[in-house]
Amino acid sequence: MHALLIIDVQNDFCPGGNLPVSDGDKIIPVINQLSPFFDCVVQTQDWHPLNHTSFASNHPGKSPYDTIGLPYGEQVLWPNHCVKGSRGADFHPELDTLHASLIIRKGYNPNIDSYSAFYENDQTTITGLNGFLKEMNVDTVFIAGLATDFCVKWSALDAIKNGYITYIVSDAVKGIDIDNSVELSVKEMCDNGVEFIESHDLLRLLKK
Ligand code: VGL
Ligand code: ZN
Repeated sequence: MHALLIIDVQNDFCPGGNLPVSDGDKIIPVINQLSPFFDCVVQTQDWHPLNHTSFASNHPGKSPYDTIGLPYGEQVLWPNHCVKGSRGADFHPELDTLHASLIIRKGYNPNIDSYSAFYENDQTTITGLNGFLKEMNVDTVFIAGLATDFCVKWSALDAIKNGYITYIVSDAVKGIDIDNSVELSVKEMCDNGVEFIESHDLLRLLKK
């Protein structure tokens, strides 16, 4: 069984949002073409309380994109984004959400950020996604969404750790790109066994 994981296609990560990925919305038509062909579609939703530790505004003297040390490791500080219940946290209105059977919210613990769809950034606290996919007999995951260098990358690396054949749909992801982080992330994913496929090749396979 194959699953499509749609990571964080939310207003705040699209142009006009609080942590916009440039051209973040351009991937939406690509994702919308793919999702009807999957029996298992999962969406994730970044979902932070206002006092979240990843927000620079909660660390006096710090600015967005500074880094700090937290008990679980280094943390990039972000502008306030995806505050739970806010319009910025909503899925982008153009995203077709009809086919999703599960929506995983992540990042709601004020003290831990959560990039990956599988584990919070302490690499220990689970979201429940692995259990769901295993029970659904999913062996292969295709990942789309935002952002290539953060939530997409962490999700892909954890998918590999959990034993899934893992593909990134290369024209269905976009990155934030801090200090060449997109290129470095692509390399790190390749080095760890993540495969890349273009949506038109994937569609051809799915339509067979
Ligand atoms: C993300 C930074 C902070 C992402 C989420 O979805 O990639 N990036 N929170
Ligand atoms: Zn976040």
